[in-house]
Amino acid sequence: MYKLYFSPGACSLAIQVILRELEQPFELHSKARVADYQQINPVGAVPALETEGKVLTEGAAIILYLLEKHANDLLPGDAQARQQTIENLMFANATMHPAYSKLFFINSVMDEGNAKQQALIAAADQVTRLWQQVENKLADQPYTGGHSLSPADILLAVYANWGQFFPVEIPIGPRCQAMINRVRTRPSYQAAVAAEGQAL
Ligand SMILES: N[C@@H](CCC(=O)N[C@@H](CS)C(=O)NCC(=O)O)C(=O)O
Repeated sequence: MYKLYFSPGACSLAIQVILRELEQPFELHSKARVADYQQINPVGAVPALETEGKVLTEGAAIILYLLEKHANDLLPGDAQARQQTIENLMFANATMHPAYSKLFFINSVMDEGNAKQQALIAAADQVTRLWQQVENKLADQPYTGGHSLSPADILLAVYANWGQFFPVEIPIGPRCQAMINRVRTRPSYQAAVAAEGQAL
């Protein structure tokens, strides 16, 4: 049985969605309820996934671990398609997520005022440019990896929620919105959001 450590609406939500897509049993543990979370993940971040007495960290590594361990349609077997799926996963986890993280960082460390607003706008512009890249990729396919759901889509659907926390505009194009809606209406996503609410 997996133990997933999460914060509500954080990137850990994507791991829970993937566990559900894989039909794997797991327990949810809210980071806020753990007395000393540094013991679980010294970096302090979610997600962390406990399995067989070990704690796995780093979202992309956890996703690849799960997809290599359990049968699924999310990680293709064909070498070229697999490489593209991993590239998209890394784009989400290592490019889009850090771009959003700048907004969280600026919001938490800067004093209110013009300088903070300018910094938030600059960070939001970067996020917007990245969504435009995703919009271009979706020109003739419904998902980032082609015609079926891939891990990057799930991550992007979670990140797309984060713009609402900041007083800036982050336009997300219609093709991205359609992809995000397809992910968010999946039973796995809906159940994951509900489960987070119950586990707080
Ligand atoms: N590189 C890490 C980043 C994880 C990360 O930034 N998680 C955020 C939530 S989305 C977090 O826990 N932030 C709080 C913190 O770092 O203390 C990963 O991909 O797992």
